[in-house]
Amino acid sequence: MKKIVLITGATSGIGEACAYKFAKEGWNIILTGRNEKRLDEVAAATRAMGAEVKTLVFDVRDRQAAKAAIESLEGEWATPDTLVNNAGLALGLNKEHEGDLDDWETMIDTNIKGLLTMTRLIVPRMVERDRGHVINIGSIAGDAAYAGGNVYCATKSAVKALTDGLRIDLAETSVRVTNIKPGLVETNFSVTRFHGDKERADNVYRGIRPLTGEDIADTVYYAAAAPDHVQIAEVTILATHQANVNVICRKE
Ligand code: NDP
Ligand code: 8X3
Repeated sequence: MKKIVLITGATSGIGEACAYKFAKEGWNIILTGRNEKRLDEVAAATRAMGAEVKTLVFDVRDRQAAKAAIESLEGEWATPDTLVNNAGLALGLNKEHEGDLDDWETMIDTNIKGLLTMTRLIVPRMVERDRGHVINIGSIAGDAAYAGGNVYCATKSAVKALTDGLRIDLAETSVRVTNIKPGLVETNFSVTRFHGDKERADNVYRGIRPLTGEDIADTVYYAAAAPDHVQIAEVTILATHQANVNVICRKE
């Protein structure tokens, strides 16, 4: 029987690349996201690769919508083998004392509370079956702060703590828990961060060859496909010319 992965934020970037990678490797897929049209496009592309695909349209910040969506899954689909908690975003790069409170709330509600909601909905089913895998997309931003990163970095520090905590809480079960921590990945991430300012977004990747969503999807899949007794706890992935959040060697 084919394994099933549920991916949040599958309409773009790393989540979308994960959908194609898991489809290529013969998995069935539950794609979730807010943009129904994009979800349908990714679903069509992954079905063309041979996957059976379900789509669930909801915002991870909407607890009731998330609950209703997960409760609509039936049979083998109700308990995915792997949950990829990917949906997330950064908004702004303001100094902390000058930050936008609405942006802060959106990041905290999505990156922390949305991830927790999905974990709370899916993991009890994995525990009951004594099999499963939660892969959280954290970030090197969770390891150290950078100028203007403040609240986004805090949310990714929270992802690290929540991932480590979940791993401890599930150690008596066969459910595995992984934190994938990328550095610079060229996706829609920076366009979102700068509220649609593409020129400013492009500047983030100036003079360096960044990672791609596909690079991260390969690592996510590596963790998911490891033998059941192997738990990849944490992986940091950097572009070759990035040493940490604050050291990026740009070739002008
Ligand atoms: P993208 O902007 O390309 O993709 C983000 C995805 O998350 C989109 O599908 C987006 O959907 C979805 N999303 C955002 N908010 C919500 C929400 N409230 N409910 C449901 N879905 C939502 O960026 P990335 O692919 O780069 O980002 C994916 C993850 O990777 C994030 O958690 C990010 O923090 C993390 N990351 C990114 C890095 C990078 O440099 N790009 C590095 C390290 C980590 P929609 O289109 O509807 O907004
Ligand atoms: C995204 C990576 O360094 O731009 O989490 O914050 S960074």
